[in-house]
Amino acid sequence: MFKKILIANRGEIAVRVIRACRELGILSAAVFSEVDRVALHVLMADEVYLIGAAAAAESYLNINKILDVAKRCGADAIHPGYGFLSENAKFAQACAGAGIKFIGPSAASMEAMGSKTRARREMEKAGVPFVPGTSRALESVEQAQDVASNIGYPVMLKAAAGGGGKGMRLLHNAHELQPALEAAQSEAQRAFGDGEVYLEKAILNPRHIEVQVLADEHGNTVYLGERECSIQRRHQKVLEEAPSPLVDTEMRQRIGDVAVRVAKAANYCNAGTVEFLVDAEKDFYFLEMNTRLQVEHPVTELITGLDLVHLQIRIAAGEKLPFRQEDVLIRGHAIECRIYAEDADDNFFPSPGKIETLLTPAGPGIRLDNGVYVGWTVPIDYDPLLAKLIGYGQDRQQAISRLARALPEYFVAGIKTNLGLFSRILADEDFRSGKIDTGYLERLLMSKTGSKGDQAKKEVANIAAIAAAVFTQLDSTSNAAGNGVASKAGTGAADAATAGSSWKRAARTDGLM
Ligand code: MV4
Repeated sequence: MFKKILIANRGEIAVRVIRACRELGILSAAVFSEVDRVALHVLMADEVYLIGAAAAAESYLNINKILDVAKRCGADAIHPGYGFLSENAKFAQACAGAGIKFIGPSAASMEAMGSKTRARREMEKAGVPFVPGTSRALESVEQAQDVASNIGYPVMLKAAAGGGGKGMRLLHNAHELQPALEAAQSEAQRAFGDGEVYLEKAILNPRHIEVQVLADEHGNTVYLGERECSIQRRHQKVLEEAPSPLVDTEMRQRIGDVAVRVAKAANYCNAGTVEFLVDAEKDFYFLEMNTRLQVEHPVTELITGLDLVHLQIRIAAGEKLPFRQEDVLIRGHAIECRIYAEDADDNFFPSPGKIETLLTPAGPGIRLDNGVYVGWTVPIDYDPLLAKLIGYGQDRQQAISRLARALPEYFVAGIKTNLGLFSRILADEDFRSGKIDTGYLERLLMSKTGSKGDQAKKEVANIAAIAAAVFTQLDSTSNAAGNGVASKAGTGAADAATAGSSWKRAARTDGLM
C-alpha cells in the first residue's frame, strides 16, 4: 500500500481524500495556492506545500510544480480529485513518467473518452446505444445538411473536444444550420484548440442519468447503480440523487451492463462514470464518460455502503476489487445538495467573502462533506462550492424529510449561498413525484413562487432570527469564531481554551510559510 499520497486539489474534495488517507493509515500531502494558505484542506493535511499564485494555471493546474512537490516529499501516488488536472491525459502520463501512481485511469483511456467523436466510434464498435448522428468531423455545410435531414430536426451541433454542454447548439431547421456550423467550428477552435464539430439528433427535455463504475487492474469491472442528475442549471448540477426515481431493477441492470461495456471498451481502470440521456420512452443513450471521481459520488456511497475513495486508492495500489457484481446491493435512498457561495437574487453569481457565522446540520441520515470554516475567506478564484449536504433514508420520502429537516439547521452569514433553493425544490410537487428532467430547475425558477416570494422571505427572516439568537448566546460564553480576537475580560477558562486553539492554528500557519 502507498505510504504517502499527494492531493492535487483543494476544497471539500481535498478534505474528503485526506479523510480516506487517514482511515487507511496513509500520510496526506496537500498543495495550496497563495489564497489558500489557511484553507481547510491545508489545516487538515499531514504535510502542506505552497505551489504558487491564486490563478489555477500557477498552482492547481501547474503540472510541473505539482510533480516537483510530489517527488520532493516522497509521495508514491497522486489523487487529482475532480476538476483541475483530474481528466488531463498529459498529467496522468507525466505522473507515470515520474514513477508516481496517478489514482485514476490511464492516459490512453482518458484520451479515448476525451474526443466525443472518437468515443462514439468506440461505442459503436462495442454495441453500446448512442444518440443517432455523426461520429466524424463535419466537413461542409452541404454534408451537415444532408446528415441533419437524414436524422431529422431538431439536431444538436456539438464540439468533439467539448463535453459538459460547452459549445453545444440546438438547431430546428436547415436555415439555422448554415450560420451555426461556422460559428461553432471557430468557437470550438478558440475554446478547445480543436475546431471539430459533429451532429446528433436532439432529445428534447431528456433526463440525465449516470452510472458509477469501478474497474481494477485485473480485468474486473462492476457498476454501482445510477444517479439521477437532471436537476441542474446552465450545465451546473445542483441536486443529485441515487437511485433515480425513474429506474427500476430491470432497467438498472440493463443500463449497468451497458456502462460496464463502455468501461471495458475504453480499457478503463479505477472509478469512472458513464453518462446517459434518457428520453420520454425511457430509452437511454450513451452521452460521454467522465474519467474521474465525481462531485456527487457520496450518494452512491450511501446506497451501496462502499467507500469510493478507499476503493480508488486500493485499486491504484494494484489490489483486486474486494467484491463481485452480485455482492453490490442497493439499499435506501440518498439526495445531495450542492451548497454554493452564490447569490440567488443576482443570477446565482459567485458570492465570495469572509464566512462570519457557520452553523451546520447533523443528526440522523445527514452527511456533510464540507470544505470551509467560520472566519475563513472564500476566494473568488475557484469554483464556489462550499460543501455538499447529503440526506440518506430507507426510502426517497425519508431522505427528503431528513434533508428538509436539516436545511433550516444550516446557517451561513457573511456570504450569500444557494441554501434557500433546496427547501423550495424539496417542497415542490413535481420533485416529490419524481417528475424531473433537465428543464425542471429552469421551470421552477421561472414559476410564480419565485425566490423573492413572500413565503421565501419569511422563512429566511425566521432562520436569521433563530441563528442570531444562537450566535449571541455562543458569543456571550466564549469566542465562538475562535479567531484569536480577544473576548471581553473576565471570561477566564473560555479565553484560555480559545487562546490555546488559535495559538495552535497560528503556529501551524507559520510553519507553512
Ligand atoms: C444533448 C441533449 C439533447 N440531445 N444531446 C448537455 C451537457 C452535455 N454533456 C450534453 N448535453 C446535452 N446533450 C442530444 N443529442 C441535451 C443536453 C442537455 C443536458 C444534458 C445533461 C444534463 C443537462 C442538460 C441540459 C441541457 C441540455
